[in-house]
Amino acid sequence: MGQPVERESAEARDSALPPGQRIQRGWPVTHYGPVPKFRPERWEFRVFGATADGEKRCWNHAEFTALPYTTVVADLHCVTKFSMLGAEWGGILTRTILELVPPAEDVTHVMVWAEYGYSSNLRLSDFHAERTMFATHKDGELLTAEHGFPLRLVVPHLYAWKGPKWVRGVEYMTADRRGFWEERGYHNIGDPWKEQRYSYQEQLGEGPEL
Ligand SMILES: Nc1nc2c(c(=O)[nH]1)N[C@H]1C(S)=C(S)[C@@H](COP(=O)(O)O)O[C@H]1N2
Ligand SMILES: [Mo]
Repeated sequence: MGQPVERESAEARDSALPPGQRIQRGWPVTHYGPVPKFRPERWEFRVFGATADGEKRCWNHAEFTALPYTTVVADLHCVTKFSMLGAEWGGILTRTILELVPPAEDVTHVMVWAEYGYSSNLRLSDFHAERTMFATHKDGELLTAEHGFPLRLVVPHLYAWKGPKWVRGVEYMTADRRGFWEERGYHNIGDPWKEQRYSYQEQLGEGPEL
């Protein structure tokens, strides 16, 4: 891990913190279940579901990590109320995947799938957002196993459970469906600026029926 990022002032820090969140020093590890072992020969990244041409697309690890590399600065907000500010993530923009494998016209949502069946659903607009990326690096270094190596999704404008670690694929969907935490009491959309933490807060139309 590198040095903690220097902040200019307390004001700058506060203004970047969504309601109810506090700053965490360092980078804690938060997830459900065990850390999967990376087996490069068995790893593949799959795009499936409602693709424009009806075909699935698969990349092996070498192919996927050869896709155009970009960096994005983004914060991580855990719904348990800690935030990590100012991380520089490196990896492949989701927009690149959407260009390489266009979704069918009626796709409205995606499910991002990870090892052991962890999943999270996103509106296509959240998945398509400018800074949403499949990250391989943080602050110039490869992700560690516990932080999601070889690949994790980063969705800067949503709570961090919306970004699966150990990602293995994306399913294009023509209707919304809840992912792992969204089925277990967490908000279907998960916007930290609106404090959309729990599913009981959902307004009509914000999620499929529970
Ligand atoms: N596969 C998987 N990804 C996951 C989770 C998980 O349980 N499984 N937890 C999420 C939650 S709740 C958070 S806060 C972040 C934490 O990322 P970190 O451990 O790198 O800080 O990972 C997210 N991605
Ligand atoms: Mo979290």
